[in-house]
Formats: sequence, C-alpha cells, structure tokens
Amino acid sequence: MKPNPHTVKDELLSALPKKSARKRAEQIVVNERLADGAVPEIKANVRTTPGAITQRGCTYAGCKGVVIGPTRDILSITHGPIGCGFYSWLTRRNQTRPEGPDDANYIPYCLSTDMQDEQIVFGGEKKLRAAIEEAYALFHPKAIAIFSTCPVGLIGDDVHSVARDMKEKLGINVFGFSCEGYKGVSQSAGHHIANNQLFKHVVGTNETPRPEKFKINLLGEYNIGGDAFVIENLFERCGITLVSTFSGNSTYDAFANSHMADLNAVMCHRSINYVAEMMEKKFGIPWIKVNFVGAEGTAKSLRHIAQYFNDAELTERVEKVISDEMTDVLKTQFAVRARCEGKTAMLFVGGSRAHHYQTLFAEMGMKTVAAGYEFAHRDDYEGRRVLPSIKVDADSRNIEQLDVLPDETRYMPRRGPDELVQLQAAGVDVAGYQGMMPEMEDGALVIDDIYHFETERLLEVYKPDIFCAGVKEKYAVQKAGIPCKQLHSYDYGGPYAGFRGAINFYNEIDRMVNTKIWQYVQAPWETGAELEMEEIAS
Ligand code: CFM
Repeated sequence: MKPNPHTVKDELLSALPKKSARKRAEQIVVNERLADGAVPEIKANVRTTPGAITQRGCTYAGCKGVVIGPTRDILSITHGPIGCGFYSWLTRRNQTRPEGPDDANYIPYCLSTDMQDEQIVFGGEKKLRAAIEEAYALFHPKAIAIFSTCPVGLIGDDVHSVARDMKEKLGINVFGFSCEGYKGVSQSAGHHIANNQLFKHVVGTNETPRPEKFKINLLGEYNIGGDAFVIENLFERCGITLVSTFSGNSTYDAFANSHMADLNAVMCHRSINYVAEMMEKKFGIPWIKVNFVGAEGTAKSLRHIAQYFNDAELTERVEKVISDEMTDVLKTQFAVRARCEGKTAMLFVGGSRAHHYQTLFAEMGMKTVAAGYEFAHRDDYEGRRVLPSIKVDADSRNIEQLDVLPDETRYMPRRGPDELVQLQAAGVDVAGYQGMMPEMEDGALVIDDIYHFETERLLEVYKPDIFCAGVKEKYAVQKAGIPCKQLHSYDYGGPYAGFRGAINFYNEIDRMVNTKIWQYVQAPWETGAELEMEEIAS
C-alpha cells in the first residue's frame, strides 16, 4: 500500500522535542499544489538542529572543494590545520585534461600551511607567507588561491592582506577566500564566497578577443566522472564555442577571458547563480538555465542555446546531433523500461542533482517518491519567482553581497529588451529557474537537509527500489537491503551527462534495481547474529 506522506511526516516529527519539531515541520513538505497552482513553501538554507546527523558539508568545502577545486592551474593552498587539507584532497571526482604534457595540473596536489598551536597563539600570517613563497618557487603557477579554515577566522589572520602583498611581490595573481568552515550553515555559503572572489579577482582580466560566432560559458558544471568531456564534445559537434566552464576541466585563463562570451548557460543554479547574475550586470551577458542530465534535458538545452543565437545553420547542426544521438538513447530506454517501469526512487543530494536526476529516472519510467537537497535555497525548490519573498536571516547576511554596476567601457548588452521578450515567448526562460518542486508529482515528500534517522525511517516505510545519496549514507542504506547510488561521486562510474551519459545511467540503474542480491541481505539485528557474537565474545 502507498504510504500516506502526511502520516509519514508526522511520524518523523514525533521523534523530535516539541520546539525542534515545530521548526523542522517547515522543512518537511508534502508537495501538494495550492489553489493557485503554486507549490507549497519550504524552509531551506537554515541551521541544522544540533544533534541531528546531517548530510551537509562546510563552507570551506563549498569554496575550495566545489567551485575552485576543479580548476587545474590555480594553485590552491589551504591555510589551516593539516586535516582540512587532507580531507579535501582528491575526494571529489572532478576530472581534468591538460592540453599537453607540459601544461600545469595541480589537482593531484594537496598544499596546506599545516597550522600548529604556535600559529593559533601567535598568528599564522608569517607561516602563510612562507608557504606561498615556497609554493611559488616549486611550481611557478599563474595564480595562487588561499582558502581559510575555521581557526583562521577565529584568530583573525588577514589572508587578504597577505594575498595583496604576495601578488605584488611575486607578480602573479594571488587571492584569498574567507571561507571558514563555520561561515555559513552549509557549503552553500562557500559557493557564494568563491563566486564573489572569482568575479572580483579573475573574471574580465584577460581581454583577448574571441572571434567565434556562438560563444558561451557553461556555469555550474564540475566534470564529475567526466561529465564535462561529454558536454564539450556535444558543443564541438554543434559548432558552439565554449569560452570557459565554471569550473569543470577549466583553466585560470578561461575564467579571466569569460566575459568575451555572449551567453551563460547555467547548469547547477545553486552553486554559481551569483556569477551569472554579476556577469549580466557588469558585462550584459544574459544567462539561461540548462540541464545536461537526461537525454530530454540535453536536447532541450542544446535547442535553447540555438534559439538564443537564432542561426539557421547552428539550429540544423544541433538537430542533427540530437537525432544522431537519440537512436541509441531510445533503444536503451525501451529496453530498460520493460524492467524498470513503475519502480520508485528517492534522491537526497546536494543543491541541484536531486532535481536533475529525477528526469533520468522519469525517462526510465521510474517514479521519484521523495527528494530533497542538502543545502539548496528556496528558489532551487520553488523556483526563482520566490526570490523576493526569501527572508534574509543573520546567517546569510554574514556572506558578502557584491554591488555590481555596469562596466564603464565593457558593458554591452548582448540582446536588446525586445529580443529577450521574444526569447521568453519562444520558451527560452532567460534568467529563470523553475525549481524542483513544480516538476515533482503531487503527494511526493520533499525534505530539506534530511536527517539520518529520517532516511532510515523512509527506507522502512516506503521501501524504495533505489536510494540516491552520498558515501556517508551509502552503506547504511544498503544494509537495509536497498541499493544506493551515489550521486556525488557516481560510485566510480559515469559520465552521466548528455546522451551517452544517459545511456550509462539507464544501464547502471537497471542493473542495480533488478539484481536479486538485495533480497539476500539481512542485517545482523534481523538474524540474531549480533547476539551470537556477544555470546562468543563473553
Ligand atoms: Fe551543484 Fe555540484 Fe550539486 Fe554542488 Fe556538491 Fe557535487 Fe552535489 Mo556533491 S556544485 S549543488 S556542492 S551540482 S559536490 S558537483 S554532487 S553536493 S548536487
């Protein structure tokens, strides 16, 4: 029997103390359309209740790991205790492909100032300076980025003044990030901080003109498991020039030159919408939301880019690429649908994939019964139309909001107001994002920043055919006899983007939800094995 989502919600809340439950109730929402057709309001981007086991990461992770980390030739130095550096070292599967054997690739390295008690007491700026000089002498990079960990903010080291001095002394670009882990309620704050500094210190610093006709930036694509390679290949075949990607398979020079593009295509809205907005204001480059996860989304995104440039040849090439790819896609879709139709999925991950990957499941005939983001904001759930009604709390006010004005000499609106209206009428939603909830079924459960005990209860009550999350959840889920697909790292798999990626995903999920292995899984507490072990031990 189908569980009643309202009853499930009540049950989840009953485990909490009254006051916490009252607050938590606003983050667990049954997706039922209101009278005006809008989705209900959800609370998001707020502090996790102390004591709850959250999926979230820290602000440093969002800045260093997520946004800047995938760029191969910015040398990243973590200013802080060694653990912060070590645990952010190659843990995200962002891939990169240097153009030649002599091109810089610092991704395999982990640089840290290895802060000790002495620096905590007497300050760490001296050690940071020495680290930057040492790093420069070793690598001679084009740019060095300094990332602050929690103690840096607590003791008051000024990474920005060190960066300024070093920039002058070394003659390369050096910039710092005040991305202390505690700066925000999650890694989302780190995205914003990274966006701000990239925009202030890098974007627009390389004026090399780009002669190509159809120039875009791809924002919010991080090349996990090779996704960006698939998308780059599609663009190439379509004749679309990728000036820069923020930041999968990217380089410092591409960021610096990115203001030469005529369109920003935004894939992960949560992590990079700030750069898109600021580039629009300063340089006049419009942005559109795209989604290269799922075959349908890929086709639609390519078509929207073609519509934006409004060129018959480009449109023809795009249509050719889509039809060439769709034959194989449909063949696999047909095959897996026979085995997967009607099966159920749950997705609890990040700030965009919990939405994007629902489309892949839908293409397989599978249903998403519950989903939620770890750290997204209300606009990622309900759509950007709610932006004006989002209350800015003290935690968000903590993050710098840049006031960006049109550049005196370089502001050049790429499309006039009439053209933008026409695009909108043709279905290309300029500067819009509809969010996750409007695309979910009525009655689906939407949970923000899911707590671990809620995960376990959902598994028991709904018994979904597959649960998508990260490595922290994976083995707890599988011990409950349910396959878990990691949507952060792809479980060593991928790519999943584009048409090829969709085929990979269909085949993998088909295998995971149809294997018989899970019916043989019995947790030790179900078999009494735990007791036997205790007896043996005594
Ligand atoms: Fe954007 Fe990401 Fe995501 Fe994200 Fe992330 Fe990631 Fe993610 Mo892990 S930038 S919000 S902070 S799509 S690392 S590539 S998988 S939580 S859903």
